[in-house]
Amino acid sequence: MFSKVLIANRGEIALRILRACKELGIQTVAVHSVVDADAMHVKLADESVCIGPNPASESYLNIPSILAACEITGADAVHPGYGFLSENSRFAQILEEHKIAFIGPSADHIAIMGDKIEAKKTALKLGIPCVPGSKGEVKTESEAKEVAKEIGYPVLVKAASGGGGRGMKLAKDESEMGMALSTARSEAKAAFGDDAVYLEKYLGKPRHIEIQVIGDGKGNGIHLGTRDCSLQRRHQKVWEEAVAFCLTDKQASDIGEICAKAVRDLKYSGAGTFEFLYENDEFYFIEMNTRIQVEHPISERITNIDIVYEQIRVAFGDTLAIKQSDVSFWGHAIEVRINAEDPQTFMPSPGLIEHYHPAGGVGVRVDAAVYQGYRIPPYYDSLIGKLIVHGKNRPECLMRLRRALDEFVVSGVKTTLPLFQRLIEEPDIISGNYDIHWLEKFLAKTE
Ligand code: MV4
Repeated sequence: MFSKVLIANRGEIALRILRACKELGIQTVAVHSVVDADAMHVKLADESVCIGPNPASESYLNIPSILAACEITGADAVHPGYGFLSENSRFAQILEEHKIAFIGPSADHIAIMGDKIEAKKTALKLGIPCVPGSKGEVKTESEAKEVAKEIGYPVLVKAASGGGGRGMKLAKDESEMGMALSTARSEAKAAFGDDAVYLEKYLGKPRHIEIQVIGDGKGNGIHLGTRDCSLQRRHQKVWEEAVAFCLTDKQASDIGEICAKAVRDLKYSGAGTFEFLYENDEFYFIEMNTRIQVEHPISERITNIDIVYEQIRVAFGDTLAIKQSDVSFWGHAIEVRINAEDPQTFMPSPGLIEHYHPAGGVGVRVDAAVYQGYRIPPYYDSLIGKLIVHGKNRPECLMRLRRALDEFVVSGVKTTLPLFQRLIEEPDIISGNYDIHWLEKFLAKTE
């Protein structure tokens, strides 16, 4: 096994990775910016290295500095967590060249899935159902109009280098195509330095369903079931559930098996997520994430599989020890993201945490990286913790979430906890009647 893992991240995910390493007897190295010197991930690691000034571009995204930290400490592997360098194929490549293991997929797999056109072509070849659209890049306006006529309006223009909602433009009819195409193109050029775009039929009220997978790079691969991540605002998920309760067991296992087979065929290594839109009983692949995700704990709860442990094992070169027939699903899990933000406007609310009392008890897991007296810096994203609840079915899970929210105290800064206390009383949430637009409509109503 690895002897020392450097964790190129901060916050709750750095702690999550540290805990997995400690259980495996692996030494840990925390890296941090100046302001993070007293952060929890630094306190809990065996060693720590300051890698630069506060802006992420100069610290958590600073590849030369992180490489130097590996060299100084003798780390033999790097876990990137999510965000930051986690889906940077160049970083994975550079580590490989330095004989340091990247705890994640190959640089090639990261690059393929980072290019949404390549990702979609790959998905189609693997037999994964996709949204009807252009066969790859569209170059000219007349070509775009031709394709759009075939697939039918409304049509979305998407950036090849996009993802997470950036660089998307809607054309409701042909008269809007020229404008949608040119604005999508120029926004993509400005944001990613790449103006390649493609077209897809626009789905009006889908749910966002994703499949968690793990592969070992040797042709073994499994899925850990479905998640419904439809409750989001501006492409930031706020509440996630496993399993996706709108599906029958057969629908879930069929799409899960399609994804697991894709992992085997690709010889994909590490954890990943296939993202789908789901509408009128059909699945449409949109993207694949090649990293551990924020919401991975709900899949861990329903399967009893430690995803970070498996990531580390397969990155070392071990064969996946879990077969699909070993994976069973128990009950229901919900995660809510506790952000230091105003619960109505989502304006960041950094500052001193005066009181901190996490929820506990049966069926409750809290992944957080804060403590009473901790000062949340203004430089990074505002996620301060995640409340994960588990129960034998969705009603029990909701009951437990209501109880856990009652217990949870964070004061001194604004948090999204009051939003969840409102949501848990909403009939549509209780009945599970929501799509990707539900939360934004709810927030608009109560402005
Ligand atoms: C779509 C779509 C409707 N139709 N594609 C947004 C982020 C990116 N991952 C894909 N996104 C969407 N693609 C087609 N053909 C609607 C969205 C979308 C969305 C998707 C998932 C979760 C939240 C969303 C919020 C707005 C739009």
